[in-house]
Amino acid sequence: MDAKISAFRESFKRLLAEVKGEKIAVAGHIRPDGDCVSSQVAAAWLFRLAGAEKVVCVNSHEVPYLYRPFICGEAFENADAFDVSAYKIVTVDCADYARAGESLKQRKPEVLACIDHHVSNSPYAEINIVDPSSCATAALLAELMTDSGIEIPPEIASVLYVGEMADTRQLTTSNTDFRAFNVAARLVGLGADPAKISVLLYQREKFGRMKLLARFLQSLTMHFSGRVCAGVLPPGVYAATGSQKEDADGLVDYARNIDGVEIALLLEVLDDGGVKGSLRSKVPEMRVNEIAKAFGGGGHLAAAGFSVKTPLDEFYPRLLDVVESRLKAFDAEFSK
Ligand SMILES: [Mn+2]
Repeated sequence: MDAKISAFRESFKRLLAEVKGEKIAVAGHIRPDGDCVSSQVAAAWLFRLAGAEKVVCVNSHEVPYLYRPFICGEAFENADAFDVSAYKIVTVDCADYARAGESLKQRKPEVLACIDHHVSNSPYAEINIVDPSSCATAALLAELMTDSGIEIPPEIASVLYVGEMADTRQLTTSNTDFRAFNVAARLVGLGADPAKISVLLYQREKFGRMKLLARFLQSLTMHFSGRVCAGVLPPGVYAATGSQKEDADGLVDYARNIDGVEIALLLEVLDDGGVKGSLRSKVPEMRVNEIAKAFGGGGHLAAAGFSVKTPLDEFYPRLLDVVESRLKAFDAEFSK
């Protein structure tokens, strides 16, 4: 067991004691991804096991199509509409509480616990179980449960495995280490079926998403001698391609996968004229989270995001300036 996990043992024990007899809302982040949904489902199961009176999962956006086979019958409520007044909040995979939704934060400012692995997390809950060295919140949850001697049934082991696979792109991201493989192996030992899960996750592409991908690829532009590749999703692109917002997840990877590209950008022009940006790099040393930070965003070293209200044509040159200084800083630090 990782030494880090034993450091959380007391907090985890306290959390399980605190949920007993309570109504708990497990909140995930906006535009939930696989790690978020899986962590919510597993945490809901765990809190019920620990004696919570009632548990619901709340999100500002719907569970993506890909992850619906893994929700184990959990009811996911809309975080902006659900009456949380009688509930205590536990967030999972949320670097800050606002990520769970502004309206939830306003209506219920107190957070009982936060379980997360984002490097940008600054503690905002009563009980903070935050481990940036963990590859996924789902992996962290799996370790916490195992460390406490909780028996994870095959259904929940599969859910946790899905979360870990989603966040590590099938155990290939820069934060995939021995510990990550160890957790995955244990989850397989507990009944997660890699082949079956892989078909459900990676062989169910929707036609609309493929059309959206085609549009994104068509828009790709190279900058800084091919070191940076950026693509744009214009307003109305989802309707035009028969896709949905959630289908944009992962598109930026195609830009990053190009030979020679060190930083990839997906810029989505929102209906209100603002821009939502996703950043990826091949190596964590590129620290794209610093680019995101310059625009009020954040995230991981090799995967980050931001949102700005500025129109794209006005924003684009400023973005390229920041990207260029990051490239220069990277070159200075690692002089090629
Ligand atoms: Mn995550």
